[in-house]
Amino acid sequence: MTIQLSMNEAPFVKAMCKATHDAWLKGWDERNGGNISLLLDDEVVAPYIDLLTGQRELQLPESMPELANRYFLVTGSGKFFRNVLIEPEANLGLLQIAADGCRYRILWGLTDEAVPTSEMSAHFLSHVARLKASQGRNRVIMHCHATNLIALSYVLEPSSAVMTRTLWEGSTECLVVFPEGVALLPWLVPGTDEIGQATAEMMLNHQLVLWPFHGVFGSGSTLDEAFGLIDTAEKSAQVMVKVRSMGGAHQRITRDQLLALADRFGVTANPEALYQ
Ligand code: 2HA
Ligand code: ZN
Repeated sequence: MTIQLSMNEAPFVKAMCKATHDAWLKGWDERNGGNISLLLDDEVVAPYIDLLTGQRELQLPESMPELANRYFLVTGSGKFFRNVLIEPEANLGLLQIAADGCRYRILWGLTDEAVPTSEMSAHFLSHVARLKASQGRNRVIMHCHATNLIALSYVLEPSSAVMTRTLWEGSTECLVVFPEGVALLPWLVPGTDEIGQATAEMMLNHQLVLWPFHGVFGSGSTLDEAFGLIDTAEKSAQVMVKVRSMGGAHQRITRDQLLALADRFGVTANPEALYQ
């Protein structure tokens, strides 16, 4: 008996459905807010190759020879996270970057002439950066409008060190989960190559990049890892929003305690945030 494969049942499509649905339930992805891209290894795609019949070929926003021939599963531009689970083929697309690194072909999904996320530049340039930074392990870039991280960007001094220290102090596990800290960009117009390049530059030594008054970019080796990273930072931001709403902290996690954490868990805490 031969087993009939279906794209909607492919583990990578199901994982994307779960991540987008969970993010929607978290309140991070109103309307068409947020986008996710997942790099797929050739052997993961191979069993489904006969189902990948799409021919539509489009230009990349800029040339990315480092990603030549690679496969990605991405959310679509203008698509709502809350609809991905209901109709994966209309809201997701599986694409392959061309051998010249200048174009890509939509092999499955993004029906009715839909196109990949408007933040394609930030996604693909960040993939290049994270592949380099993680020796090829990181394959997910996730963007969402995490509420409390956005809120904090209105009240904290606009500095990566201050944002990082605040989040480390907001929950004990944070320093262990993101010891390199978060990078806070200046406000830039979304969907542009400029914000894409600025994000990717920060992704070279951070797994989390905040866009003030907008949202966050997280990376990871799996969807669970990228989601968990954003979830951890957002939870800490929520605690800090509550603390400020209650009139401010009366005590805090001290620098010595942060150092003790780093020592116990064998991580190197970003010195700019530790000694600001
Ligand atoms: O896809 O989140 O930043 C909508 C956005 C743009
Ligand atoms: Zn956004």
